[in-house]
Amino acid sequence: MKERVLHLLKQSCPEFISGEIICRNLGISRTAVWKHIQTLRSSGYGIAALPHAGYRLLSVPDRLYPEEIRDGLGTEFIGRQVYYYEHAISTNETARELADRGCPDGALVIAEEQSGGRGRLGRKWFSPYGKGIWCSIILYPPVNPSDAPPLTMLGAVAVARAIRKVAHVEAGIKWPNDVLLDGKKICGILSEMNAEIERINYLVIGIGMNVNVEEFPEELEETVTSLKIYTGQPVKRTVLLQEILKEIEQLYKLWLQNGFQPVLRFWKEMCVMLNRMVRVNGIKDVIEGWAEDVDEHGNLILRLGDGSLKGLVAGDVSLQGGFDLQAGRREGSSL
Ligand code: BT5
Repeated sequence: MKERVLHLLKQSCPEFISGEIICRNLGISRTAVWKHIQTLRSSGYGIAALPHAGYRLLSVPDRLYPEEIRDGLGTEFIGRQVYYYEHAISTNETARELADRGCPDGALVIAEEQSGGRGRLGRKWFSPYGKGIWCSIILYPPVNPSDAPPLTMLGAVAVARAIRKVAHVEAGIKWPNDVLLDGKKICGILSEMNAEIERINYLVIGIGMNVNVEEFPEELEETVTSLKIYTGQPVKRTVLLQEILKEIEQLYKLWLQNGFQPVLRFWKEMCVMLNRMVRVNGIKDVIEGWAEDVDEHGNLILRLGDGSLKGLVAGDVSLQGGFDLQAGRREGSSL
């Protein structure tokens, strides 16, 4: 009901709407309307109240409230159910707990801050209060577990497309899970799966995006950025998140219907590291080579110095800087 009161306030904004019209529209008493107005105010909404005019929405707080995310979202199932937290240890962790209890397909877990946000291999993810999009989406894809790994890449495509659309900047993708602006990391994606041999129980796509972060810990300063630092402008997080959710739904449906190839095509168009010399820090070793391709399973295909091809499932890629493509190719083949 609070959400519906808010919706009416937004519809009539910048005009006043009388308490009586709200009562009639929603079939509730004046006291009930007043209580909802008070609740909205305590959540940070600025609402003017005048005896003969009614109520007027003055300001909306910079929070990722479920009612803000759902307002005008237009997706079929992604983000229709939102679990909102001021604070979470890790939204991926919370998402797994919710999925274990059977939450709806496409449910979104979002937190204003995370104290134990994590990346791959348990690395720490910096997630300050109110400055980013720290969220996880729960999916129940009807596919074999072996077909699921490309979903991380699908997440990266969705984020990069949303950034381009909302902030009009050229976000690029680096294998396997980073979104970059000008070579600096702005977003990381962590997908986790709970599965049996032939069946996925659920899958969680965790997205960490630096939207309005202004300062980073010293050890990250050189290699990361945020949309605000890059563009000089704050970006409305709800608008960006809605766009990400829409993109994820579209790409997810495309993937289920047509397989990974169409999504992979988008991924390659935005990838900033194909046809370059790269160094990959794997779990066991470091490999250098020419980033020749990414296959339909999401493996990075490197051409090594002896001309052979090697497929990599995971690793951290750094670009070997300062090359033009031809020079890179020559150097690559002489490794
Ligand atoms: C990732 O891991 O890039 C995946 C990050 C996923 C975070 C989201 S937030 C919501 C959800 N809930 C979670 O608990 N996690 C997900 P990886 O490729 O392993 O990169 C981790 C490395 O990125 C760290 O070791 C740092 O070097 C760097 N890093 C940490 N915080 C960062 C930040 N805010 N922005 C850019 N880089 C960061």
